[in-house]
Order: sequence, then C-alpha cells, then structure tokens
Amino acid sequence: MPAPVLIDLKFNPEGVARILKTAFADRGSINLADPATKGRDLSGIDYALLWKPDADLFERAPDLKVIFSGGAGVDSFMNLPGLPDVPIVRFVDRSLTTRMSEWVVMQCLMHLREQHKHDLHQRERTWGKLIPPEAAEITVGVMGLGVLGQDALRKLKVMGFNVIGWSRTRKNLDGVETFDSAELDTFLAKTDFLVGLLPLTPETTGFYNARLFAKLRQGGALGKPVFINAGRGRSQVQPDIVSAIESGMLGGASLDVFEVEPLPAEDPLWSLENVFITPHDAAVSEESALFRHVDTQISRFERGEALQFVVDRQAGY
Ligand code: NDP
Ligand code: OXD
Repeated sequence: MPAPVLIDLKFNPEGVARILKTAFADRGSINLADPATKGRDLSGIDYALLWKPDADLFERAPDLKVIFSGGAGVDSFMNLPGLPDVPIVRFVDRSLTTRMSEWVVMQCLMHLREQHKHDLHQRERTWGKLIPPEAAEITVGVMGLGVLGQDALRKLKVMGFNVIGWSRTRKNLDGVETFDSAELDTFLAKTDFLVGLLPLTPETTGFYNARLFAKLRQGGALGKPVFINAGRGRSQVQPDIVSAIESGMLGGASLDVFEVEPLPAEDPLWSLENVFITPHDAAVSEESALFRHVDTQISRFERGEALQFVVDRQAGY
C-alpha cells in the first residue's frame, strides 16, 4: 500500500473531512485537522496538500516528493522553514476560474451601475433613477494575465467593457492591448477600473499603494478610478486605499483579500462609501475537484509524466 497523502488544509474542515472519506481510495490520507493525528510520525510521506500549513510541517514531513497547494496561490507556505526543493503544484480548476470571473464581472458592473447609490436609495425608499455610462466607455485594466486574469478579461469583454492587460512578461491576446512590467505607467494612465489578480511575491508586496493609485486615469466616464482586488491582501497598502477614497483620488473599491484576514471589525474599510467587501470567497477551492486534481497529478508523476501547473520557484508563483 503506497503512503497516504498528507492533508493540512486550513479551510472548511467539515467539508474536507467529509469528502476525504471517499478520496484517495488507493492510498488513503492523513488529515492533520483530525486530533487523532497529533504527534504522528510523518516520515516516509511522499505527497502533501497544503493551505496555510503548520509552521513545523516540513520538519515533521521530511521526505516529501511533491507539494500540492490547496488553492491557486502558493504564498501560504513558500516562506515556511524547511520548504524542500521539490515540485510545487498549484490548483488550476475550471470551476475556480469561473467563480473568479463571476466575481470580477460582478464588481465591475456594480461600480459601472453605481450600485452603492441604489442601495442607499432603497434603504431611504427613494425612487432615484441613475443614468450610468455604458460598459464600452470604461477601460478595465487587469493586472496579472495568468489563468484567472485571462478568463476575467474575456468575460469582461463579452459584457462590453474595453479591456487592457498587464503582466510581468508580455502576452499576445486577440483583440486586447497588453503591457509588460516596463510599461506600467502607460497601462495605469489608460485604466478606469483596476483589477488585481496578481500572486503575492516579494515584487507584488505593497504594490497597490498611493503612488500607483495616483497614476490611474482621472476624468473617465465615471469621473474617478476604482480599485478591485482579489489577488492577495498583502499586495495592497490598506491605509493608502482608505486615504485615496477619502481624498477622492479613488471613486470606490471592491476587495476580497486583506492584509489581515479576517478583516478586523474596527477597520475603516468596512464603512467607506462605495467600497464592497467580500470575505476572501471570490473563488473558493471546491474540495472534490481539488482532491481529484491531486490524484490526477500523483498518477502522472508516478507514471513518469510531467506534472502540470508547477510553480516557478525563482519567480515565486
Ligand atoms: P497565474 O500564475 O496563472 O498568473 C499570475 C499572473 O501574474 C501572470 O500573468 C504573471 O505574469 C503575473 N505576475 C506575477 N508577478 C508579477 C509581477 N511582479 N509583475 C507583473 N505581473 C506579474 O495565477 P492565477 O491567475 O491562477 O492566480 C492569480 C492569483 O489569484 C493567485 O496567485 C492568488 O493569489 C489569487 N487567487 C485569489 C482567489 C480568491 O478567492 N481571492 C482565488 C484564487 C486565486 P507572467 O504571465 O508574465 O508570468
Ligand atoms: C487561492 C485562494 O489562492 O483561494 O486559490 O485564495
């Protein structure tokens, strides 16, 4: 019997435990959320599936051959002590991608149609007709043209938005103007709605800050630019978002991710006008799809085939 898959997923513990009962049928699993596994010897384990794992995980499991991320991002364990030099596979999944695009399109539409004003009018029982611009008058600039950024961009285009994209290396995408790292300012100067779908790396930490917001286009169809982020919270400087909104440099924001999660109750972001907050659920990892993906990749690895969705250790994502 091959060694079980090690599971340390700090999300939805009940769902993970329930779905694990029928996953990895030929090798089983060790779920560290189960108190019975406390102190268990983890040597000899080949594969681990991780999301915010315990800090001593890699000391306890010294023989890993492949690490799987429980999400598309890998930042929750890249800096843990003892990270072994083995392939790291992230989660790429149709359903996760679709959910993220739903969130991005929804946020862009809510800002386009000034939904916060309708919410206010409804609470006041006011019949407040608005005449918003149409999507084609707004340029959405998507930062990060990976799996999620490219799908969001396609769907924003279907809704009629003018879309442009920015990434570390230039992409050639049909009918979309794209920019690379060196062209950041040109990209920002054309952007009305900035959508962040970047991974967290040393380069993207603290990246969305006052200096960057100041370079976004002012005077577009809605007057002021909007910041929308579902990448990672530590890429944004939250006090800068608050002051940019209070000073009118930004007209609004939609945030799914935060420097500290959960977002503390006293944080000023909660009560700012035209700021939509969601609790890091733009695109959740669905457990059965996640376990199937890990199973598939383990089979590939054991047949000697190349793993898919492997992280570039140098780039950090
Ligand atoms: P990918 O790895 O497919 O794409 C990442 C993109 O970011 C690439 O286009 C890459 O450029 C670009 N990029 C990375 N670093 C830089 C940089 N320094 N400057 C410019 N561009 C950069 O990732 P995904 O699209 O699958 O996911 C993106 C992120 O979304 C995840 O890492 C995660 O943090 C977040 N996420 C959030 C979720 C949520 O629910 N809020 C759910 C899932 C993911 P290049 O193409 O040149 O490599
Ligand atoms: C992910 C996430 O990276 O949910 O998948 O944040």
